[in-house]
Amino acid sequence: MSGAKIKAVTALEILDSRGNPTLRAGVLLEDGSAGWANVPSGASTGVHEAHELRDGDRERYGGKGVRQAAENVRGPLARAVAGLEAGDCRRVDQALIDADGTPNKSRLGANAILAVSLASARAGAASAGQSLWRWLCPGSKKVLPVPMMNILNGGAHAANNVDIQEFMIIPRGVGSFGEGLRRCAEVYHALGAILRERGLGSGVGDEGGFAPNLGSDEEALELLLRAIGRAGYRPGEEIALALDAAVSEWAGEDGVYRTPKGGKRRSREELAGYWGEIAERYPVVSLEDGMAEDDWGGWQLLTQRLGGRMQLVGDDLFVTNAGRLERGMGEKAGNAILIKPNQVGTLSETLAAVEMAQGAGWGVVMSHRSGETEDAFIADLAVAAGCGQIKAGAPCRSERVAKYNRLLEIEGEMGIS
Ligand code: 2PG
Ligand code: MG
Repeated sequence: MSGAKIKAVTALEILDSRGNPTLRAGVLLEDGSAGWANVPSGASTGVHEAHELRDGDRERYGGKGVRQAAENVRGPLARAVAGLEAGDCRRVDQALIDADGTPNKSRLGANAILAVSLASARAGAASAGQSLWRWLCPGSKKVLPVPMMNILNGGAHAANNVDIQEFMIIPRGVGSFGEGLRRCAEVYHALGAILRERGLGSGVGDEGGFAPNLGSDEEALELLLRAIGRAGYRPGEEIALALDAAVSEWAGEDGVYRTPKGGKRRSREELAGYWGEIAERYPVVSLEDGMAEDDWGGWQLLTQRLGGRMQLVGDDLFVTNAGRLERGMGEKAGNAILIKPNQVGTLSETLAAVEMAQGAGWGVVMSHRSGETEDAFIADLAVAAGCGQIKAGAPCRSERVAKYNRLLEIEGEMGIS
């Protein structure tokens, strides 16, 4: 490969959608091309995620500043990639990994490393004069993903009494991405109207979904079915449901789960039984983190019971890490992986997890974080890697809509290619 070399790397401490600091990196190439990237940040983070470096200085942003991470970009990381070809993502990423030298990127920060990794890829695409989605993953089949839209928020993403973190809708049998987006937006508005009519809160949570207080989590599912009907669609056939329970947040001692808000206690067997009941009663086709991140036995049980009839997505379980995914495949824990580049810290490692999942016929869902920015890199990446599914929140709030709007653009570009 011969391409333009990296000349300079910059960093900026910016804000994410929760008003917390995060990083932007810029990469300038010798041919004058440039790329930038912002990194997102989670709330329900898995313990096995790569390390997000924060300053811890209580005088600034309650300790959440990323000035040190920015310095790491400008210093050791910039030195590590100087003179490398931006188009050679693997080499760039390996140089970043080596410069850090720790297994979980705790020395220089996965946020610092990812910002440079993604910005460098963007610069490489710019230098090649190509759209990012077309340039990334050469040789792979480009596929527009089906959106999984989180239209009702609970758990760690909302200050309401709902335990399940994300209630999502999935358009089915649509002819285009734009058509699916329209359906989902219509259902979202129908849900808002129903909540207002019932005097329930129509304020939104971190990912733009409504965040009302409800009598139970099942009531949220009932509301979604109603909203789908109100928008003129058949639940299950035209719009299906998906959940992210984020159950790592429910894990207590001795394998007993306790819902964080409702305080319901369940053994892993009871929890598996509960998800079985939900799947019986509602058209839920995908369940993410139905067991906690280290409950491999619970995941196996869930997969034995429900793996044949629905997608079981590991988020905190796999943390976009090919090593953990390999273990999951060996132990038959789950049948799909959530992909969040900042869980692992480089583009190349992200793609390694995607490729491993695809090679085994597992489902792949590209994902945003609950703390996001206007950067829509994951939209391009989802298409480039042919993930097939994306979750990027509600069709509301610009940091969420940026991803969907980018996919509309890509759909347009595909039409004229
Ligand atoms: C999740 C994500 C994104 P967070 O659990 O899947 O929806 O949330 O970024 O808070 O980990
Ligand atoms: Mg999740």
